Amino acid sequence: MRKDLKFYIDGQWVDPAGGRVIEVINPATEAAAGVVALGTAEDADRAVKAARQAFGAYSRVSVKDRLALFDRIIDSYQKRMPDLSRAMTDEMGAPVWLSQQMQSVLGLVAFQNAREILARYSFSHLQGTTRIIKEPIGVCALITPWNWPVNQICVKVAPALAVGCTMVLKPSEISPFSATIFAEIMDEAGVPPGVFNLVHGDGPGVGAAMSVHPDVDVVSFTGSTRAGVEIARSAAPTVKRVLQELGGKSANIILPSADLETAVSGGVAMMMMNTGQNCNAPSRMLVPAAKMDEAKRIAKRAAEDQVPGPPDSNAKMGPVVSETQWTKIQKLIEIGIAEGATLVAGGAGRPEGLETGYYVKPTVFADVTNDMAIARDEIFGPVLTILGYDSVEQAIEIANDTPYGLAGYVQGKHEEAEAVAARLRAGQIMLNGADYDFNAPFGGYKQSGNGREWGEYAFIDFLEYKAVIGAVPVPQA
Ligand code: TXE
Repeated sequence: MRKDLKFYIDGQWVDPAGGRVIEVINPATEAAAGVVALGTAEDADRAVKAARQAFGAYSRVSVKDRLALFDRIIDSYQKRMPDLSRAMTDEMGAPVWLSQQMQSVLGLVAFQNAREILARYSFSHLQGTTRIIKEPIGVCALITPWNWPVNQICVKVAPALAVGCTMVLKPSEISPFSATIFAEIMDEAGVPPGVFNLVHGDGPGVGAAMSVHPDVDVVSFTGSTRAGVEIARSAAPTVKRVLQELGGKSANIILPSADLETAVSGGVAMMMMNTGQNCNAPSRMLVPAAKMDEAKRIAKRAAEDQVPGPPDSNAKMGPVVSETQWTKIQKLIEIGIAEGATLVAGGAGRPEGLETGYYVKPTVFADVTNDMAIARDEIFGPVLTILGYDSVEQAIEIANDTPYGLAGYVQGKHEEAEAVAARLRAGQIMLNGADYDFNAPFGGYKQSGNGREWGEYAFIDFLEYKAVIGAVPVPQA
């Protein structure tokens, strides 16, 4: 049993101010994987003070020295990848293959990309006689969720650290172990004391205290829309910047010109990846109404291919993260049935032979209309909805008819797909199963949030712009 009872503040492993602890549940066994200490506003304040204290000196560290620091972080990160993967499998149920090949790798990619960008980044330029300087914003509060635990930490820490900010991380209380290992990596790499701090805790205890703190300059948050709104509200009186990466209900438009077999089966597999716990999941598949029956047949087969099983097996899918999430998903599946959608695969209840663990049957609903709850709410589990459309114009309308705007997917002849992409109100559109581009901006339109992660776009959110007018004297005539 792991016991993560210390916080990392000012370069030291310290005891929390209070004595609250909670169990971390392994979702595959429903047994405790360990315990974690829950911090308080006092711990948050101590960490923010350390970050503030460290900011002046760290913001002036040369790019050359910051690059050397990144090299050391990348080095110790690589050494600890097996530990990070194991921790993520135990705390959030990711299959071992997924935690090894993706969950831990993406964090490394975030640091490697940030290093490359930093090496060529320009922090100042002239515009006529005005010098425009990009300066680190200051102390960052980073609040992260449990679905891609280390990746979500790294996509915030790497750009913040690259531009010269200091920070306090509050990871999800559901997946804290990988975050502790990440703090050990930062310590081993020799990140100067106070530059990176870790306080474990829950939203009301630590997250809220960081959001209201007058000495925090920016809150970067990934999680639910509910928490995002609360954070923005808490941050408003001190006018701090709030970056939000929230939920999604992304459309996957399959155009008449697409190869239906490839598009539908690919869409199902993508939906089920990480047990459907992805903010950019292609959860609304739009197919030409005339092809609905064929799409159902393909989707049923593809869903049945996604057999869930214990994370240490070769199963494609593990359990969902918690009993709370399991119950939420079950309720939505039952609502879908009651709303009159056609259940094509899966359904409520645990899959056969998996009575222990928060396993969900890979589920597909067809004949869904966009006003149904299963088409509107983010289910955040392995549940796909298929909707029919009569014209491409209507497909675009349905795709955009959602309060969310994080991602979109289009399958079909290239020129047609790109024309449709131009009409979608979402931050990232993937055409024809293209590979991820980790230098492309990632973030939401509408209620999916604001700000962008990944690539040089992530730097912008952690910078202030200063204009020094008259920096170059106007030449005398
Ligand atoms: O998220 P929470 P939950 C969505 C998904 C999921 C739902 C609920 O739909 O079903 O959210 O998940 C911290 N002030 N996503 O309840 O509560 C919390 O401690 C400050 C989408 O687990 O938002 C944790 O660190 N912080 C998403 C983080 O917020 C607060 C990923 C996320 O937890 C807080 C996860 C508060 N008032 C869930 N309340 C994505 N965009 O990828 C909570 N937290």
